[in-house]
Amino acid sequence: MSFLKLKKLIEEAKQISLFAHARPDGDALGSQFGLAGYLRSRYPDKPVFICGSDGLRYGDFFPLKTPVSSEDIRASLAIVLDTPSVKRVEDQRFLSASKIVRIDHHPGGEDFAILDIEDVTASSTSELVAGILYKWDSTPLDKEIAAYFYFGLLFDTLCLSIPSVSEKTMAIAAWLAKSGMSVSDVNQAYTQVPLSLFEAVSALRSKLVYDQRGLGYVVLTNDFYQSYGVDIQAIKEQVHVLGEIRELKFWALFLQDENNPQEYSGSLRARKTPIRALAQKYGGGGHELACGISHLTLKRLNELIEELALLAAQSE
Ligand SMILES: [Mn+2]
Repeated sequence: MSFLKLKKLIEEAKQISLFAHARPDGDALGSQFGLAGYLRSRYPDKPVFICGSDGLRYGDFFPLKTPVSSEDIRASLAIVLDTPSVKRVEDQRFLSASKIVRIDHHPGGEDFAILDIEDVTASSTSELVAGILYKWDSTPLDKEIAAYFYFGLLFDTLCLSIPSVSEKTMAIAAWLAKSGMSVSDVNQAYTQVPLSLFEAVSALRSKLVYDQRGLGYVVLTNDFYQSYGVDIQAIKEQVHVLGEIRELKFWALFLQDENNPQEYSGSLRARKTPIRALAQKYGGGGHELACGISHLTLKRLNELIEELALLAAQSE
């Protein structure tokens, strides 16, 4: 029912603005550009705006965004993608939009939209949005549009390798492939990294601290990003390389804050045992097996590491 309500809101809107979380990742951008492409092709007379920063760390896969005026946002239906809370939305002007809709796969979303489509079983917001479009009309998408959704789906599932991947994910992926897009081109766009990042990740691997209880983590400081000339966000997204270690139940990457060196942010990952509650205890959140935490002092960081190690000792 909510899918039909969404369609009605889109059809009634004069124009539409798409929002996502700060430092938009592959899923935020994939769902934004995929949905924008779809809306522009189906409703050519309705202006569609894409708000927030660019995805420069994914090479040239995503086009640069065009600045959006506050006036245009006010006159828009705002669709907030991949974002559970008001403060996480990158462009806060979404609050001025005439109507707000949220489509997301994060658990525990705040109640700020007139229509909230939250499905925590979806592997990615890209899967969720593509699934809605499929329900509206199962004709294959244009291949450029399908490629954006597929990139987002690959990004949040680490190339279909994590527990959130379901039969439904594969069915959506198959439908996206029907567009005629090159699956290998998108896979490669997702997996390729610039040489500087490759070298930084090699160094990151060598900094692993291994705890025999089943925990592995790396702490990186500001001099690290500077010496490799890499973007902190790009490094953060490489936390998954630690998950390649069979012995680990939990793994984490802690990064010193560039502007506030007293603080660290952490990316936590779990093989099977949920860690969201633990992340929340430290002021973070996210998914059950993948969480983020900001503003950790070194003292809190060490307390968190010890709690993770204890949890690892008790977990499968
Ligand atoms: Mn996502």
